[in-house]
Amino acid sequence: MNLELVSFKLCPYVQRAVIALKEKQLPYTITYIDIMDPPDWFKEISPLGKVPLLKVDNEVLFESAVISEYINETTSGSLHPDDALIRAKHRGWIEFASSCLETIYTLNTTDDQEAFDEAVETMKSRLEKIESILSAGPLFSGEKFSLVDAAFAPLFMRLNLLNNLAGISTLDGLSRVSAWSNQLLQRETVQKSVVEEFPMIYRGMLKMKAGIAGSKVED
Ligand SMILES: N[C@@H](CCC(=O)N[C@@H](CS)C(=O)NCC(=O)O)C(=O)O
Repeated sequence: MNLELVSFKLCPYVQRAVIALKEKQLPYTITYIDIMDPPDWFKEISPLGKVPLLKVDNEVLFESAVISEYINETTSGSLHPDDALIRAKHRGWIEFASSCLETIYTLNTTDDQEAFDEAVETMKSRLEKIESILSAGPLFSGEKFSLVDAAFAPLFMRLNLLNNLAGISTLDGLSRVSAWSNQLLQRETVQKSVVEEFPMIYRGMLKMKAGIAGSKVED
């Protein structure tokens, strides 16, 4: 089976699939495109014009959750809980992580102070919600890495960068979420799920978007 992931270097959704591939130690190749100016071959095979895509031999999968589930189901050692009810809850929290990624997009890009302040508040209240349901750790549901961890790691990487580069802090006072975030950011599969120059590219994106976050990044 030949696996090729189609990616954009800044995309948090692609990163989830990369983490799943690395956790499962699956060999794959990665092809980067510029999502602002995608090539024709990509437009032909991506139903929504979005990354990630996973090419499995001659078939194409789209949507990060679907891709991660496929990677999980076709390899040994599940990244989901055995119990159907707990598994369903995990899938709910994966969706929740996606809604946090929508908020981070606003945080990264908006030049409207009101929209920015609202996004900070939304992010904080979502993180508080997670704080209230988290296990004692070290990961989302204890010792075992799951697809929920893979879904949240890209969010924590970006929140960490927003804090380091622009002084936008969202995790203050949330001890469990902070500890979980630290665990994930130290994990090898997470660190290797982005290109080495990711922080620099992220910084460049904030500056290029010229929103409120970008204005807080030092020149
Ligand atoms: N629900 C999708 C979201 C993927 C997504 O939004 N990808 C962005 C890049 S991070 C994209 O390709 N955007 C291009 C567009 O919307 O035209 C998933 O989970 O895979």
